[in-house]
Amino acid sequence: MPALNFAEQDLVGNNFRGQNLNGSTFFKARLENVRFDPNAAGTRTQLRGTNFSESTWINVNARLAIFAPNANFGPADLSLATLENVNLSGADLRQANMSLIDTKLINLSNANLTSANLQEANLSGEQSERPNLRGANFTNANLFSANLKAADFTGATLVNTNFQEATLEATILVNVNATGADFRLSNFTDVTLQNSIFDGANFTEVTLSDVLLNPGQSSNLSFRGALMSNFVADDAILTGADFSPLGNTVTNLTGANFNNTDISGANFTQVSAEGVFINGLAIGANFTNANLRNADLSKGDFTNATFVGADLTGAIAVDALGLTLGDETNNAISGTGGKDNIFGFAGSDNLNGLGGDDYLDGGAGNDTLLGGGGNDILDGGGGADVLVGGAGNDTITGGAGSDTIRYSSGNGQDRINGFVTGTGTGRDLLSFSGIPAIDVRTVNTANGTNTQFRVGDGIAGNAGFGTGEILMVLVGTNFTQANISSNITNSPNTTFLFS
Ligand SMILES: [Ca+2]
Ligand SMILES: [Ca+2]
Repeated sequence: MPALNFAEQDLVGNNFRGQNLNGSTFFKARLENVRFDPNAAGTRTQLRGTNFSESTWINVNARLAIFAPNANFGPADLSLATLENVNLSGADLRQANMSLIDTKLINLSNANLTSANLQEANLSGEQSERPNLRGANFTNANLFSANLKAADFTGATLVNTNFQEATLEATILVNVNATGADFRLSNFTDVTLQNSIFDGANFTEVTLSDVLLNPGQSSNLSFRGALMSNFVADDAILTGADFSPLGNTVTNLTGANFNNTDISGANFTQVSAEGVFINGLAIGANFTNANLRNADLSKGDFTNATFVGADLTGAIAVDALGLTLGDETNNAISGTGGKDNIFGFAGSDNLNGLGGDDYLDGGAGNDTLLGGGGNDILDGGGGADVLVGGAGNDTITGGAGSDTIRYSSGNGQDRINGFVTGTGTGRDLLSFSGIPAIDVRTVNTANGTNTQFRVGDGIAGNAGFGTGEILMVLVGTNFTQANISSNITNSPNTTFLFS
């Protein structure tokens, strides 16, 4: 069929089902009750390269219609069209120009809008009758300044989609893949956000407000490697969200603001979040190795959170739960029976974790760290520190300076990282009490030689040598008989035997 010219015509009830209308023009035409859906044999209507610019569609069925370009026809043009109660479900709209279209009750479910131009499109509606964009593919589509109020994107593919300056009010973003999408300057409020991927997406300076879920639900969102500097979450639920790196790319949350926002269970491992503000629930959140310099964590609830290796230089945490920060002076800080994170910073600090699985970070200065009960992590930092793991299986790092690690009978199985043997500056010391005999044996692992200190029977070379209960493992350190004189202190009642 040759291309047809319906420009400026009034089409009512026309049946184009299964026809080939490639290259036709409907410029400024009015289409009411027109059919472009497949015919009875299932043949899809072809509308490649058609010109629907400035046309008006009312009650049109274009389900599965093909608008995409091919070797002979370019992209379809629907720019400035008005679409009311139009079904474009499953339509192939790749590369279509849909800029400035104005829609009402639109159905684009499962449509393919890859690389389509939807700049300033109106795909908005009311929450009672949401624009249906479920399962649609907007990969590389341009939704710059589009109005997406109440649109339902459930299951949509939004990879590298441009949402800059778009209105996302009361929009549903559930089960979407928005990897690499750009949300800068978008208006993000009352959105339903759940089970979605925003890895590598750009939320720089975006404010997300009133993002709520039903009680007990987890947001299950992934923001790995996303650009989120000066991002603001206000009254939002981002529980369980993943802000950990995407490959080697860390998530940038510099200057981000989590105001009255629930980030419990969220993973902030390695985030770059200098100056971040958190004042809400962060129960069980993971800040391992995060850059939290100059952060304001006051009033945050960090119960059961993890701050191992986090950089909290210049940070404040007034009235925070689960996190206590010292200052440049000599601090004496005791934790609780639960999991504590205690940072001493400079000065000669006394940090006492008491019960629970604690993290104690001495920082600069000659500090004394007492883990207490539980499986604690102690990091002395610079200075000549005294580290006592206490009961439980502890992980102890002396850091720079000549540190002393004290172990008493009943202190569990501890792992010591970075222990320095010998007599030089910065050598570390071990002190044992309440253990009559210790068998010392080295074990070669894939990561180097470890030294085990095990309960011994005081008899050298017998069959049971080195099989007693492990007391301590020096990870990556080969501790020899010669080190008794240089690296054991205050252990007068213990005999050391070597294999
Ligand atoms: Ca201090
Ligand atoms: Ca220290």
